Amino acid sequence: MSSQIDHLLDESRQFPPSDEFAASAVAKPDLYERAAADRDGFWGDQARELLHWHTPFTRVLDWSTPPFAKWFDDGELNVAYNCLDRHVEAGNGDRVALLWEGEPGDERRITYAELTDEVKRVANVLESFGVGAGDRVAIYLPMIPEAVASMLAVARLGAIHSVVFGGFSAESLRSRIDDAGAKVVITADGGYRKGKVSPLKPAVDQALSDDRFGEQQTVEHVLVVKRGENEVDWVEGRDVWWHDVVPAASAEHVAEPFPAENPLFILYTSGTTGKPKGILHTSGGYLTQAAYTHRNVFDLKPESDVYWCTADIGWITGHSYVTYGPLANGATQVLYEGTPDTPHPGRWWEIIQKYGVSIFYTAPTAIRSFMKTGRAIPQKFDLSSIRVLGSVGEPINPEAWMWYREVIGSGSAPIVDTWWQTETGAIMVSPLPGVTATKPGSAQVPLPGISIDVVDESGEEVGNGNGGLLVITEPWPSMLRGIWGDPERYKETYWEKFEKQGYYFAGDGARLDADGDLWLLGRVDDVMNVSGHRLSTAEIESSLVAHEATAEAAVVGASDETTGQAVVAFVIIKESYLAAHDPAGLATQLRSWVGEQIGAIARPRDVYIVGELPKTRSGKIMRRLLRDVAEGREVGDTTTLADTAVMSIISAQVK
Ligand code: 6R9
Repeated sequence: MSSQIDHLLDESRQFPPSDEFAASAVAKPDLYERAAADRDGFWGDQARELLHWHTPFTRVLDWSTPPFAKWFDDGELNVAYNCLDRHVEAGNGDRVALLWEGEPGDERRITYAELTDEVKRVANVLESFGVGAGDRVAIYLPMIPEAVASMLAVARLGAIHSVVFGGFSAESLRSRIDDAGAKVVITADGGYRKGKVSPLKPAVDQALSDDRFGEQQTVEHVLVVKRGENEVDWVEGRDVWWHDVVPAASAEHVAEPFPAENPLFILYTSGTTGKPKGILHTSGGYLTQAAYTHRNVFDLKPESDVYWCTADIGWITGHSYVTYGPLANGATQVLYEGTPDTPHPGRWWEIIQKYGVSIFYTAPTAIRSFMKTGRAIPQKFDLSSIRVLGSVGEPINPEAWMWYREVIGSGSAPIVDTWWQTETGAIMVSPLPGVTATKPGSAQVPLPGISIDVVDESGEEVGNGNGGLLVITEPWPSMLRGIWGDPERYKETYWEKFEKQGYYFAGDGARLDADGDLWLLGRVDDVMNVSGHRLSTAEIESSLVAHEATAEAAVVGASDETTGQAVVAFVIIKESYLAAHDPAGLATQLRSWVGEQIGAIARPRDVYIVGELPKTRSGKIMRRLLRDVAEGREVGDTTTLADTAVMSIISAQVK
């Protein structure tokens, strides 16, 4: 790792903005000064400039009971009104909100006026199901316009959505439905992925009825969009087709104001223990920072830009940079249902050409996989409309950064490498196009209004040229307000480590270079980052040991050229199982088992069957050593192992 860091820190290329870009840029250098002079005043200005408040707030931040923040506390707003109605009222109803492209090539253009009507109808339907302020609604949908409309309809009612990624299994869905106590599930029969229909409704049926999970107590209705045309089972009285009720519902619906701290959504993310954490976000502060970052970081000109963020709405990036940020800003955006390489490997570039995408936001894992298939594919398309490129989810290596700029950005588009988390709600660290001279591989500087530092274990600043832990030193508007149902875990996970200083601990290692620019170095806890998705080692391990063959399992994230990290599992098989079964093919079986239990994204790249696992005397598995094996390195210091011979045995078994 350290030689890689030194190599990274040698990076001296810099790309200052052109005069032309700087002259017309949304962000101006004085943003930094304004924010530094009066942080609270700065955020108050942003909230007033970017949003409509039914009741203006008089107080920006209440930090009297840390770590529980309240922003714009006595103000009232309606999040959906801010994303929809006000644009229509301002005369922009005919502007296209969504340029939707289905994987098979079908398309829909939906204006702000049309989307507003649709959301009002869905809100009326949800109200008829008894959904009101504070109720939870689970959303399990493909990337179709109904996904965005559903989120906004829930928000319009002051209710709380919990979007579950469509790639997650019935079991993951069930645990999220139960944890949140969802009253309604919105799903589809299926959606298109990799050229065929991937069913969703069966997973909902299984989640709600499977005996293994016990009786489901809270879900009263399942609203089902017809998309895949695949056959589905039907539970009378519970299941309702979207096309039967939404078009028939009234398009009159008044957006009631709700307090700024009214919960907006819960989004589950992996933690260091097996149980996913329901990260809770609220309304006013979240929407302020989503809109502010979307406008300034992407240099958004809503009248002329065509914006495209490739993230699924099941991830935080889809929440903040598909649904809330862009729509609050009145942007026109592309929404694409399918996979990047279906039906041909140039599909994304074809979409950029077709719609004239000018701002493009994606993840390093995608960029690296396109690098592998070669520049000839994107070069077949006209990408000249692109003027800003964004990256998110994991560190982008300088080589991928340069390829992105040259091949996708015509050698001139500024790249914004944006660091943030589900917990931060919106972008925290990023260059500003037109202001910052960019540097390949570095996320660079905290945004105006955001305070970040790199500290050592005792919370002392490390200073330029040194590495340590990334902390956020001041509260920010879109910060998480807690973990659903578990305030203690919220304090423990994020605030205990630097309790004395009152810093938020992000769980990421980072370094400051000589210029004071930030270089993110990955997670320091047992959370892996696979293609920009956070997976917990503990969650995959517990899935592996739930298989009848497995006695013990250890999972590590090994670096992988394409996906950043890949899941590698080391598994001990039960003697009793081996006595009765042929172990041939077991590794393959275990791989698919994890895929079924958690979702395809968690399926291990490799499963190694071993005789023992490296443990300390206190019984802690030393994953660091397994990572050495998985990455084909010489095994590091084994002196704290209870049995020092065990690593040579494992290495031999893996070969
Ligand atoms: C938005 C999102 C958060 C974790 C985060 C960090 C990694 C995200 C990054 C990055 C380096 C970037 N991460 N952006 N690392 N450079 N630009 O990805 O949220 O899914 O919660 O993951 O992703 O490790 O802590 P989430």
